[in-house]
Amino acid sequence: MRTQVGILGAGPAGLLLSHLLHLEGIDSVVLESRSRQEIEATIRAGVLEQGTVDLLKATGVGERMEREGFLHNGIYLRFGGRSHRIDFPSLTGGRAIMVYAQHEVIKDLVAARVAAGGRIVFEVKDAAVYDLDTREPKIRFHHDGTLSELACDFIAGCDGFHGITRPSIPSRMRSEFTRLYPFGWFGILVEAPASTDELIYAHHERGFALVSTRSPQIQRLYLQCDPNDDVKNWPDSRIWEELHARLETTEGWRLAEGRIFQKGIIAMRSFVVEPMRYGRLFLAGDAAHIVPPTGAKGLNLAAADVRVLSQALAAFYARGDEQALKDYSATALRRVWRAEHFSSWMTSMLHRFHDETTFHHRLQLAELEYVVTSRAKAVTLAENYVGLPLA
Ligand code: RFL
Ligand code: PHB
Repeated sequence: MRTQVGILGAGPAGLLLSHLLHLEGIDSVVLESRSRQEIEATIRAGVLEQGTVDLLKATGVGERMEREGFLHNGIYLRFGGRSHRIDFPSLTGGRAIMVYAQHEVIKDLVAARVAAGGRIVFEVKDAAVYDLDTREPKIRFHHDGTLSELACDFIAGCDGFHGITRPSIPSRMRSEFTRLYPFGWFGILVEAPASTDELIYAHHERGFALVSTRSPQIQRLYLQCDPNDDVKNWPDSRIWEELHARLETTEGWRLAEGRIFQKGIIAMRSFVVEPMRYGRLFLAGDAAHIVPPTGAKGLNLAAADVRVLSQALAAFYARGDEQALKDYSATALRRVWRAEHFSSWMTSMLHRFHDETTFHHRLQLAELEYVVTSRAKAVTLAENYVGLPLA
């Protein structure tokens, strides 16, 4: 097999890259280790930045999102038993976010690729990349019991944090920056009516909690927990008790309970690899960087990476111009580090750290108070949350 761009991973990064390249007349093949059913059912992100929404719309894959997604013009920060609204449009010159689940974006992108005759190979095994520092990099993999080779001009490593492309870069050619947080998120999906019109980020002595949504009938909630805890230790009654305690207000707000049909624990880390390129291998999305989910940035960074990469590849194929490919890593990393800072800031401000002193706790409250009373600080939160304009 031969293609112009071999893409490893059919997450948001890989699928969107394949779609954007197709619009530029560039051929690609996507290799994915899981099945189509699996990738279309994995529950992950929910918040799309304005720039991601605009990109999906402009490239013809935003139709269902516009119909079924929920436009949110703000979020609530809740602390000290009170809610404070951050209004996005008035703080950012009219920008907002869309709540639309990541697996719905995946479904839309797979459908668009399939309709356009795009090649996606699901359930590949033992994928490995070769000859990265030559002009003919290759991917070898097993599929249906046979070993295949995909010869490419370029390889895009879109295989997520646990993929094989990043470790294929010789270790002396990359620097990695990591922070692990001493807590995780316990996430649930609930069949219940919405308790709020916009997301609630709650700071509480017992730990952080987040109220998000998927539809008027399905709600998505998270609570800070021990990252090594076991879902088995959390019967429904304990989850509700904790959520009620952390989300309680003095304003009579009520959290609607319902049937919990999905539970999971997520670790929290910040991670960046530099550079995001080695020879003809380009990394994009979680393969190159991870943010804690408090800033809702992961999927959006993946989309921003592949937008820059697709344009750089388009310049190469149209004019033989390699400059944008040379600049890819530095261009992408500017946005990545901004999002790393924002995500780390939101995480530090809103979570309980087990080694924190009461002094530290008071500083968190002072900062939250400042965010909800100072326009400058509110703009800082809002413009990062809705996403800074794409480079
Ligand atoms: P993905 O989605 O992990 O996709 C990588 C794909 O590569 C495949 N793969 C391989 N394929 C072939 N061979 C191999 N050796 C392979 N190894 C891996 C995998 O099967 C997979 O299909 O990476 P990508 O495309 O970079 O996308 C990144 C996003 O998925 C991620 O950043 C977000 O989900 C993060 N995130 C959020 N981001 C947001 O922008 N807004 C949010 O509200 C938000 N909330 C979240 C989140 C992540 C969460 N979890 C579970 C970590 C909430 C949660 C709970
Ligand atoms: C979600 O709806 O899954 C979600 C929303 C906001 C976040 C993280 C996750 O910050």
